[in-house]
Amino acid sequence: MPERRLTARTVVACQSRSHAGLLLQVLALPPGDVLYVVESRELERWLKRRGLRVHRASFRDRAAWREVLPAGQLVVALKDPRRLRSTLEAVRRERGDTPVLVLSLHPEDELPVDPATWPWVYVSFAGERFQPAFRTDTRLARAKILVRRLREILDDAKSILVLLQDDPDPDGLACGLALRILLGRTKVSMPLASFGQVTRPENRAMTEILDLDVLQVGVDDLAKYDRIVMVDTQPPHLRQQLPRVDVVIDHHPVQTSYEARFKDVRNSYGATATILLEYLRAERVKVSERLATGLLYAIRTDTLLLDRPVTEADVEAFTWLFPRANTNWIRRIERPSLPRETLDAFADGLRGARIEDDVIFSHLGEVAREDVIPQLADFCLQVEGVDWSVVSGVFGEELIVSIRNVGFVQAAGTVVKAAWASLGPCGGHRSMAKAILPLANLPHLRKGQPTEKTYRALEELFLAALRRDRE
Ligand SMILES: [Mn+2]
Repeated sequence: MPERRLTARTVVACQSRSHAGLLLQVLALPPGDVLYVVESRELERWLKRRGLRVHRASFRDRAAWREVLPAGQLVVALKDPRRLRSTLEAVRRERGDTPVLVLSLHPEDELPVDPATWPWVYVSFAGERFQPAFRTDTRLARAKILVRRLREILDDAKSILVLLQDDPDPDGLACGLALRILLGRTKVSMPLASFGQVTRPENRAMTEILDLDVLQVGVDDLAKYDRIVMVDTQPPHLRQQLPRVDVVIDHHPVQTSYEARFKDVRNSYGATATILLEYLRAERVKVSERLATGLLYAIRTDTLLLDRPVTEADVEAFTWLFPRANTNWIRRIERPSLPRETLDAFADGLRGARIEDDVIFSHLGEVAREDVIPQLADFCLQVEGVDWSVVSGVFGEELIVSIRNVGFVQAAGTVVKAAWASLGPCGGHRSMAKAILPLANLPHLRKGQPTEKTYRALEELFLAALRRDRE
């Protein structure tokens, strides 16, 4: 046999057809790059019939390894522990520098040999690798059935309204777009709508960058549509009562107080976007960069970058979407652009900032854009030793205050209500809150505008509420 016949990029030692078949079909090694080393005549014939290059030798035969190695790598797929041991031993003595990959179909705790015996050998647990992929495929097979039922309900409708939360968030927005694309609809035959409006600057940026329109509707408008679909929310979550709903797809805790012909509510999921992506993948719908970006951003925000409880499905969806999404767009959504004049507002706000206890206060005075206030509040929280940031700005006839905290202290929503509920609407979550205080309600005004004394009074109320809440 001429020597060049025995060189190959990958040398594969295997013992059975099942291993050889796995390597051939699942790993799809290019046949021209592979030389199979086998012991049995029968397997040699089987491989040769498939046009593959085979060298028959004993795995214990060091001369044989000297002949076929060095190769780029050696893949060892042997289930018999004795053969595995003698092969690795022979290879180590002859060609100890060859990268060796042992392919095991056993789970890690049932490996017949201790990998520590051959510290330079890498063991791949092929079975365990395939199991998550199989679970994904199982979910997609299930999704096909759901999509079929969804189509039975929606396909003959002329107009479908996708109703989102009262203040639509990225998950709702992305899912509305996903459902429209899944069903091959347009924004005319399947508009996105809300009883409220998109208010958060990031979410508004998302609608602009991904070109999404959200209609503001009232309950009376619903009768104009043949079907009502809700994504990322359920009827009891909305301010208004719904006369009817046909389809609900959501991941919030299951509500039982309403009827719908189709309900897919999976509370364990980190985002509804994960459910919608399963529908799209099951149907092999092309997921554009725009849609991938929306869905990825939805999972990012709903799971705080996978930092909240998520399922394997969410992680897998995230991984699938990541290379298909446009991360520049996501950066632009997360940092809505600031006009230059707001730099001056930032500078003034920081110059006048005051720290008391672990709270930083900054008052911007009149602002041209409301979103400067939460942005400065986010920024101020980075100051060393600060647990709370409270930033205000006068916008129109109101003093808007953004409150942020580091998250492991009292809930921002509770403190802000205790401080200023008598002055205007306020509320929020654990680490973020907002107050909208009509100027007319504030003390110590001059010419209708807040003064230093106004701000001191508000700060005192806030600090007092914080101290009371701590006791
Ligand atoms: Mn959600």
